[in-house]
Amino acid sequence: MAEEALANAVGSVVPGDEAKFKKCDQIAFYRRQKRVHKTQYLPLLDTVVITEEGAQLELQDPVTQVKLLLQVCAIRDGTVRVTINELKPIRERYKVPDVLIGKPVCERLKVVRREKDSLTLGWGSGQNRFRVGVCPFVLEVLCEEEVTVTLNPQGMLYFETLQHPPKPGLSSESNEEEAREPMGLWKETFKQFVDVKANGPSSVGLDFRLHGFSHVYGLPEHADSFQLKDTSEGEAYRLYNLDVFAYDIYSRLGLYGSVPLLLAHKPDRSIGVFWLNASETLLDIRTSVDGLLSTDEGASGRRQVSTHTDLHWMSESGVIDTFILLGPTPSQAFSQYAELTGYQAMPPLFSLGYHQCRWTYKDEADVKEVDAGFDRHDIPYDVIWLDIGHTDGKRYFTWDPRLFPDPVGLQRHLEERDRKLVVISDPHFKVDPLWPLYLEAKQGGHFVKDRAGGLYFGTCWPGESCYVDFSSRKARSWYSSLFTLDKYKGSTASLFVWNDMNEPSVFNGPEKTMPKDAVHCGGWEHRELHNLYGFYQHLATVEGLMSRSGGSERPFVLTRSFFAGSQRLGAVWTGDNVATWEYLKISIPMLLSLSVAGMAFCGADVGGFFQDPEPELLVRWYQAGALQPFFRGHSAICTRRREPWLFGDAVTAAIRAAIQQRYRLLPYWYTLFHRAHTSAQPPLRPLWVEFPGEQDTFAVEHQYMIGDALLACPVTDPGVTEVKVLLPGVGQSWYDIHTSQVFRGGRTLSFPVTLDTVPLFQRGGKVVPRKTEPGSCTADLQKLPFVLTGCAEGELYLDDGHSFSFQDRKQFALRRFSLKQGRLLNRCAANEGQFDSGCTVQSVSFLGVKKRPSAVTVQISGVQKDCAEFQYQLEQHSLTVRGLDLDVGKDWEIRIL
Ligand code: NBV
Repeated sequence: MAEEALANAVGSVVPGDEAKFKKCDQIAFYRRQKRVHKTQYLPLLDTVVITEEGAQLELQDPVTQVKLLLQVCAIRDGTVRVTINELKPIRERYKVPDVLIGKPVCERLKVVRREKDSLTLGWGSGQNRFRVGVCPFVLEVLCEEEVTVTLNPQGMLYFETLQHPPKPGLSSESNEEEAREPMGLWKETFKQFVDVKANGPSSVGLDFRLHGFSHVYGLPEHADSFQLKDTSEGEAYRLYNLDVFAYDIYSRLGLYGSVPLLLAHKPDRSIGVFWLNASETLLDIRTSVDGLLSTDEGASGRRQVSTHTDLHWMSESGVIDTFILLGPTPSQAFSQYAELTGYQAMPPLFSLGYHQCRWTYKDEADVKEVDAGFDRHDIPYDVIWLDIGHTDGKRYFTWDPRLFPDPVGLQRHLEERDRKLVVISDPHFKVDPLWPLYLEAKQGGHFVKDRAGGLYFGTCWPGESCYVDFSSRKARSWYSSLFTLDKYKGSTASLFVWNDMNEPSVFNGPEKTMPKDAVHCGGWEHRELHNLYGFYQHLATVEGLMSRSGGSERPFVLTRSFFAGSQRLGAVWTGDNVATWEYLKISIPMLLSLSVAGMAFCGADVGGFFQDPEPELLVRWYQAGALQPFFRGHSAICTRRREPWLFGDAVTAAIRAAIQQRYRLLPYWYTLFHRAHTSAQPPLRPLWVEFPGEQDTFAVEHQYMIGDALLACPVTDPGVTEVKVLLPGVGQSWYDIHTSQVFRGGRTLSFPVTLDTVPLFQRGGKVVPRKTEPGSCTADLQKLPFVLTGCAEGELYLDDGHSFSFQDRKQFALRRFSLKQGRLLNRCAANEGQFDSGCTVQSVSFLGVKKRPSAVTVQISGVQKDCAEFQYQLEQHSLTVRGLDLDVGKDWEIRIL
């Protein structure tokens, strides 16, 4: 299909065409689980066995006599794991592989109390416990004597045990019955699609009560509010990776990726519930008030009521494997999750710069012209992207010979200015017996099969296509090998990759994806691992780029589809949004949900992918995107060109200012990514992460913290001259980063804005490292000096920005700045590591200095140097010390006398 025809196809797609997708009541396993109000499993306490790994006991359904095996274990850092499987399944059930980074280390459990109808197990210092109650079966998790989470409080444990297919004629699901109440046990129909279930019904479900919690978050990806809503009215949250073009907003339909992690927060505790299941999953949420605890008004001025949130997780198949992260701080909950599924990959520095993308840059001349445009307009940028149009007939790993005859020359051209190229690589392969890669994959058995054992064919951009079976290690390693420089003709080391359409998207498939009865390696049906497909392509691509450099260079791969654990591979974005104010607004809660669920390197298409943004919207979107982790402008083929300089000088200037500010702040972003990589703290944070005790912050979703030092409130409405900003923290100072004007926290501020400004505040007590100039790209920026702003605490992480030598050879530096009694110290903050950036700190702007100093001196290694030149502004209480020229990697101090 020609590019033009594609453009028309996209143009004619009805945005939010949700009729293609199922509603909950069109999902058979959901109907089956909802029909049952209570199950009656009984724990058989005399079957308890305690091992090094934890404890196990049998559960029995008194009616059917079916037995399940319950296993509990306490993982060392404050996480508990509960798994439930059939005691003796007739076949193995799918257990999600490759997502957990290792075998969790468990604590030894001991019996604390054994009674007729309960068993209490403790571990470690004995502060946390499990209590198994018999009648009815509940499993309580207690923290410091308090029940924090109860499993099965409403008796919704549901487990469809595997059966042999009914003999023909003896169907348990006769046509008549099916017509009356279609349960879809062995077959399920949606529109013209018939899903044949080789293993019959295999659905699982469980309910949880989170005691004292009424605020829950996470569970990406949905285009919905950050705070998850009570689902008693309307649809359950769906986790099923789908390609939903121009998705509807405020919807619980599953989008491109799934992270089955929910976080709950109350003033004194944050916890998480991670439901490790890769099949289609639904979550019902109910928040209830138990009663009034006391009629006194608490410190918050609110009545003290006790609440709880009930969760009901339901999955189409697999086993129950769930982890409860006990926090108690938000930051502990983040690291507990990262200990299970991995930490954010440390991105190469260039990938934190600005990315320029379009579907599609026409040809080499077009790319060079856009590249030159950035320099002509003095706008920094790092990467230009090529969409599907760069390929020869949508065969990935090839180049259109007419439009891109010299891809190596193009990359060399970009490299002269230290810029990179990203190309798209989708998971479908054109069925073309003359294309060697198609033949290789076919002969190697690397494609997904259909239920009859033949190749599975679906339609995508190239027309009839086969899909690589990325769940197979062998297929992954074949795919990875395609990225080596000799195999991937026209590629160089400055080419990076973008995985799109990997839900996977299949134009002629049910819900535009792969049928659940397609078959993967090991004979597993697609239904078992649907939500993992994109994760696996991402993994194979990352491994490809890793081996391309012999493991020395950090890869950069953006993926549209993802699962828990994808954070350790790279970046994600929120797919096909629309150029309207509503989509700009929803991008913030969407990115917050991703961030708290571990996917720290996330962004939304700046400007809106589909349709044309008005100039004001484009400016506001650049300003927001510049303050978010992954920063890429992108637009669909049917939209008008929108490079930043096409809308007149005022718009260009505003966009330039936003991008330049991003570049100046990159040392801070890079340091935050080092923190995400080493301690799982997301760069983009909801306010409650930093102010966990302040209830006013719990529902805030259009402002956020960048690290612990900056508070951003992007403008997401047209024509505004003033923005309401909640500044948390009674007694906390906040400084407008443009004027250094100070504001007190603990109130909502009306903050005036112009088209050029966005509310961005620096928190008192924090130091933010910046660069003096934005440079033209990150490589340029690496050489420039630093400025430090604020006091009293901050850090700076430095390394070469691209290789793994920070890991393999400890070539990095972590510096800590701290101000104590008028002395700003620059000290090493890590026990190991060595790196000389060759950069200096040129100036320091201290905020909140109450009086003019008599002098400012500098000491290097204990030796006093000359007095430094300074400027004091009484009104702002700011002191700027200039002309310092101090090596950022050495110990020194500045004394304010
Ligand atoms: O490859 C074309 C687009 C891409 O530009 C976009 O970013 C992806 O989300 N792709 C989807 C396929 C076409 C969408 C209509």
